[in-house]
Amino acid sequence: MTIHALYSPYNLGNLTLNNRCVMAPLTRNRANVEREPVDMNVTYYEQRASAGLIIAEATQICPEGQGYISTPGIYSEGQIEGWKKITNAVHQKNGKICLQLWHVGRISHSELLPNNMAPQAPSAIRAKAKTFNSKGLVDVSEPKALEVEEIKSLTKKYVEAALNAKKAGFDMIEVHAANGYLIDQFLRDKTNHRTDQFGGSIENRARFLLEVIDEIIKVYPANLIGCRISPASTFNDIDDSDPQSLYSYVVSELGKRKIAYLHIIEGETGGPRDANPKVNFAELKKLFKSHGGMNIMTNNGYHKAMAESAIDNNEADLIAFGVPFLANPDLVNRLENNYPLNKPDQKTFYGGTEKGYTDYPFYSS
Ligand code: 8OZ
Repeated sequence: MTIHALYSPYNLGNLTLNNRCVMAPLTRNRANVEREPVDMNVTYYEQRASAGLIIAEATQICPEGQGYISTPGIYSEGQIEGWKKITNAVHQKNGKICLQLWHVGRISHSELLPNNMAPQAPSAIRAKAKTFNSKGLVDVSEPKALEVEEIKSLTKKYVEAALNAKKAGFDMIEVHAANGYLIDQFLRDKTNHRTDQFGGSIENRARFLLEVIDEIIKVYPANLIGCRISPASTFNDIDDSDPQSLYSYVVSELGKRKIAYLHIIEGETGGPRDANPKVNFAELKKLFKSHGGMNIMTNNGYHKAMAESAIDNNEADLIAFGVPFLANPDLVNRLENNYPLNKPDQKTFYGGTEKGYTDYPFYSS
């Protein structure tokens, strides 16, 4: 019997992955009050080390980038030490792990931010969105528009975060440019009303993302950098009047920088895959590669048959699974061998204890 390519080794940059099943970044809100990873986080990632690549949960590059309670950061020594335990545990199990660098922008509440400051955003437009703070589910706060100097200093924070990720032992880094967070807020015209070099034209709106990429390439080589986008998603009150033109430019420029992969959320984040007919994903994938980009990683609602067929039909090089990995630490083994999957428990997704986190069983016959 031949082994399907989805379960066979794959070269990504200079890494050899054990398979093409990627664990998607999943926010789980289980860091400590210092926003450091803790021991149960080590167990959770170690259990999932048979993924071809783990993309660890979205992680703040600086305290100003925090948008939810108990999400981890990568800007303090304690956080670096916490992550080190995780990368070591995954490497011990012969896995590979990538860190997703995150700044939430306007999707935050002042309570979570230094000195109760207003959230940072390209423009002072409040999102119709919610977040979790110590009081539970609350409306996000009114943001303040960033000054040009502040944008430049945020780019430096991405570089520091990349350096810290390296210290912590991550094989790769991924830039979070999806789901209505800071970089996405710059990209799209519903949230970016600036009139300076960071707003207006598509080139100007993409400037922040591309400057971040150009700077972090000095820390990790391009072939160890990924970027996640969600061109059709309206999650977190985000939208654009002409997404195909916007993302054609974005993926072409990312391709020119020869980054390791473009991670695309197809359709509405965690929702319908055909949410926005204005976005032609096949065209975006083609543009990324024709400009020099290396690999396409796709995500959103993939199951075994869909994933195998996407690889067979050259629609993707890597498939990222979110909820299935959350509920099945040994997802690759289960997919490959047609074993049944554990049922995810939505109530324990965000925050809490080991329950619904490290207690999903491995398959046993
Ligand atoms: C769910 C809850 C909070 C954050 C994303 C980082 O959507 C997230 C996220 C998801 O990218």
